[in-house]
Amino acid sequence: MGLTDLIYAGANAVAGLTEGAVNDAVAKYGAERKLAFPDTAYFFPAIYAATGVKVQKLGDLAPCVGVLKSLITNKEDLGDALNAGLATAVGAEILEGLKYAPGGNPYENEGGIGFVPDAVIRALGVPLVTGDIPGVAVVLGKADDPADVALVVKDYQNKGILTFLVGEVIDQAAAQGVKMGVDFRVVPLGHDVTAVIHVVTVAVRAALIFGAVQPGDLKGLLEYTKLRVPAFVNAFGALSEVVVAAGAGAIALGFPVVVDSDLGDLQVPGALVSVTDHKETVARSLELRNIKVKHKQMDICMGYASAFEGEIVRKKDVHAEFYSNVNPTCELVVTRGLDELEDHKITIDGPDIDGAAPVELPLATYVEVAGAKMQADFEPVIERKIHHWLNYVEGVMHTGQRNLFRIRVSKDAYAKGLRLKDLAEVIYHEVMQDFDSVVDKCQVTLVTDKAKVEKILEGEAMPRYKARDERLAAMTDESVDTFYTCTLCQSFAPSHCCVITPERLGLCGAVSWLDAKATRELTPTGPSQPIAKENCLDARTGSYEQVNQMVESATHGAVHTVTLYSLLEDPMTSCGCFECISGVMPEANGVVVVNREYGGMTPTGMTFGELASMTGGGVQTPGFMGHGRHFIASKKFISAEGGVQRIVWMPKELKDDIKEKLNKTAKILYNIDNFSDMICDESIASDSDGVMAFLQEKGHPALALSALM
Ligand code: SF4
Ligand code: NI
Ligand code: CU1
Repeated sequence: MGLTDLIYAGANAVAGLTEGAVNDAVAKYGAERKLAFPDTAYFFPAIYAATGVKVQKLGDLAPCVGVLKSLITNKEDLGDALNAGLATAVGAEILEGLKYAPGGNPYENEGGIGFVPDAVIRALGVPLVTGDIPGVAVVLGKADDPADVALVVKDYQNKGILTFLVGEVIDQAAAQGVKMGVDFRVVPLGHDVTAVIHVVTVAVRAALIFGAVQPGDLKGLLEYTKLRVPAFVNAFGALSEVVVAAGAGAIALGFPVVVDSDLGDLQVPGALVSVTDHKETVARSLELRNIKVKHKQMDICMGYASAFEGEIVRKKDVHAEFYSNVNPTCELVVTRGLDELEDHKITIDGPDIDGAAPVELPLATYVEVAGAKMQADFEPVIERKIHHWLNYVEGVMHTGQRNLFRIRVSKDAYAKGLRLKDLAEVIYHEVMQDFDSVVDKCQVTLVTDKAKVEKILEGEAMPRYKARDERLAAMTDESVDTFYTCTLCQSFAPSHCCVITPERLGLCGAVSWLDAKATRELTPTGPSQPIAKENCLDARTGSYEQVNQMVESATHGAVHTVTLYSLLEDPMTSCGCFECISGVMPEANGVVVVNREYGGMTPTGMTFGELASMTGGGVQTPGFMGHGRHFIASKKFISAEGGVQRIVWMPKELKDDIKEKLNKTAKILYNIDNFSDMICDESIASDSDGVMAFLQEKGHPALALSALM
């Protein structure tokens, strides 16, 4: 059988299954039965993106089956056969969607997660653009030898590649001790081949969320996934016709497929490739998709990768702990003169973590750097990265920062030989790698002697933290003469540009003005370019001629004018990975602010995901704006519309998190006491009437402000 015959056989089989399943479901539940994947604003994403059709009830599926069948032409042409691959994807989406028809979570006891919610995709934005997640692997099938799966998946994990598992490989990887879950970047989807659609819809929704691809624009969709989603497929074991047809769908999306059987002349160069030696699988796959892995191997006994960042070391597994509630702790980066430092000097001052668990020790992580281009402003930028670097070590957990943190080293890591020297080496190597253009020399000292830690903490760390905080507080948009662009997200949101000011951080929450300044110094031609703060056109909205010019050129003409402080007049654009979104609630004459983690309904009648789908991909939508968590309490937060006193509703967790700063801002700007108490949340009401009653009862200031719209 030729390749096209195999594809058609698989596609026809899936089409038949799909048609039967749809008919059965309609007979059982009726055509009016509501149907949806959980936590998405994109309906059946593949169908929606490819055709514009919004599947919302069972009866909507019959026409989709018709479209699906029309895609399967049974012609010899490979292009036609790839369309049959897309039809297979549509069929898989319908079959998977039908699993959700009875209600509840069909994946509850499946050993996979099934559909991936929108919020997870948005959260992947930053690690994808920074290269912390250099690519996306789909590993499916059943390996002849489970050890081969473990070899390949662990290698991806160590490289930070986000890996989705489909089929028996899930159990095989689990049995081989692969650490799994979204936090470990190894995500089991489901056992049926059709579960592969759950990674396809991640790619498809990336196009809708970040790429501003319009639903129904199939050509635009395929172009986006091919150019901007760095995904590929590894199929293990014998290939069924359905797997081949699904593979054709992947190829149509631009994702190369690597199989471990010898396909001989059925191979398609660059698209369908046989790699029979599993030691070659990873390298060949990355090469096919042109994926470069950022992190060099760290020479320590444990794994070192961003994939371990979310790993939790539980109490029973702790060998050693450094915890500020128990012992004095601090981490500090200080600048020295070049002649004061000896490069790569590592010192452990005090006892190491040897001994019987649990070892509890004080710790001062003391990092000294020197460089001709080093500035004191970069110290906190480097210091904050210590959290990430230590977390990258398998078996090490780091939470908090400055003088308040907790580090745990697992028994496993200790048994394999991890000691304090290794942590110091990690910090040294990462400083020299990530900050190479400003740091020429670096010394790392880990102090565990209690008296010495106390001396550093009180005598040096606390005064320095305080001085920095004062400098940050005094740093306003008025006090600087330069803003910065950030275009990091253009790799998947090509017409988006953030404008970063001291009082407005990037919408992802990960880039402050100081970060942008440091980025500019580190990579002069990189994503952060300076904007001279000149020619103010309107101080109220924060409109500057230079900002407009820079944004226009950075977005290649897609966006002409943005304001810094307005939600309604030329608001700043969003890529899609924003931490929060603000949307107008007209009847309250105010705005609702929702964070990505909040899954419930908001008084606008939309969830976070639905609100989020109103903006993104570099498109301006007056009345909706993505932004960072820490922007909310800023004096510049939608100041053109009256500032923070417009906020009428927030999820409770978000409100509590920013309460202190928010109340301070409201007091200073509007002389309102305890403003956060006037803001409604879901524990009070989430429906319009309930919120309005609460606002009236509290005499919320927004009700008395000039009409918002
Ligand atoms: Fe992306 Fe903006 Fe964050 Fe830069 S600041 S990484 S462009 S969201
Ligand atoms: Ni790094
Ligand atoms: Cu982004």
